[in-house]
Amino acid sequence: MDRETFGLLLDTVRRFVEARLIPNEDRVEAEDAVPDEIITEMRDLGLFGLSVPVEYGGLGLTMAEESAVAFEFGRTAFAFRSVFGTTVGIGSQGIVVDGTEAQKGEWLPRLASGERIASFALTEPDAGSDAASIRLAAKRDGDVYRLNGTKRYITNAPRAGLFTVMARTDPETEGARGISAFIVPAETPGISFGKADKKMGQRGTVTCDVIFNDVAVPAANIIGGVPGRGFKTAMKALDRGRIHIAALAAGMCDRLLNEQVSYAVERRQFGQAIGNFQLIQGMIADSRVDAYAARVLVTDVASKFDAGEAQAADIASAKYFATEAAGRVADRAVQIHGGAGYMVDSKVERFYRDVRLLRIYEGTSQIQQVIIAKSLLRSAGLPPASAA
Ligand code: COS
Repeated sequence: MDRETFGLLLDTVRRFVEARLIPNEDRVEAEDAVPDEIITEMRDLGLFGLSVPVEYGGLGLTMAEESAVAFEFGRTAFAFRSVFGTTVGIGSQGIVVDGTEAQKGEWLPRLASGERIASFALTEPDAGSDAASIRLAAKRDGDVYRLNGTKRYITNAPRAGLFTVMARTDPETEGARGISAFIVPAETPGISFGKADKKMGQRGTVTCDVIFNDVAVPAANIIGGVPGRGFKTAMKALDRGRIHIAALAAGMCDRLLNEQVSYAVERRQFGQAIGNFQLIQGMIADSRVDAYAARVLVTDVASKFDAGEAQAADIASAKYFATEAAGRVADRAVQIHGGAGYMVDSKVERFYRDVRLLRIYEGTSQIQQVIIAKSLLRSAGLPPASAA
């Protein structure tokens, strides 16, 4: 997108966040749902197509541009971004990076317009961080594969029109190589949902189990058309997703820093604004450093990604640092607000719970540490261990 058009888009997003989303944060928390009219406005703004290439009806943003947009959405309740986040990120990117022409042509325009929401189904009851151990079975039966098993904590499952499902097509091959990624339309018979998950925070986001009971999916729906490549497809989708999450975290650092500063100016104790106290200033300064460093790291890795130069360890570093930073900044925000920050109707209490998930989903902080350290140790000649 040319600079001027992107500038206009970013301005529109900023205004949308300020005028429509921030004022609706309390409503989302109270109703545990994003209002339908806001979802419609998101469709009209083209938000579902941010990362879909222009030739398939999307906006075709670069990672740097997408990160700038995610940063703005990070400045409000994450539930808003979650509505289109799986479609922009992990739900669609498998098709974008590894899909056949026919798959892209059939599905990407519908995702970009928001006609169908995409959901990414990797995690299972017994396979979280160890994603290569997934067991959901996909057994070949003529022209179709029959999928049986359960996926867990699947964001946007009940509102999804399409699932990217990682399944084991080769039961003989353990680990990553026996896995294929399938495009599964949500109306395919045999798909059902568990109860809505009750979570610590991020009210208004929708997650639940997805149960596959003899779900017949055409072999032609394997992303890329070749079985056995699904794990790599999932990892590539997660690479982009992790930068997006890091940008979201950096945006929330910025919001929470603003909350800290405004409160420190307005709140008076010992006869003056608490911002005059150096111990408060220390927390504000540390938060500013975290927010700044997170933003710079995200900007750097996003431009490397666009140049095809981002290593998995660069992406993991950004995700790890920015999400941990958001945790620290949220903790200081509660501390500066004192008792008021512990009350459930305060924004900082809510965001404190919301940011906790950043360090867990799309790869825990510990998985990011492993990715970072292993890349250095492998290049220094350390052979892979048989088990972690
Ligand atoms: N891009 C492309 N290929 C990748 C890749 C990436 N980012 N990361 C790994 N691969 C490839 C490897 O190169 C390897 O290929 P070969 O077999 O051809 O050598 C294959 O995938 C297996 O990789 P690896 O051996 O590193 O797999 P592990 O089982 O050790 O798992 C981790 C690696 C732990 C990093 C992975 O399982 C992971 O990311 N786990 C977290 C899962 C997650 O984020 N879950 C959240 C769900 S979405 S909310």
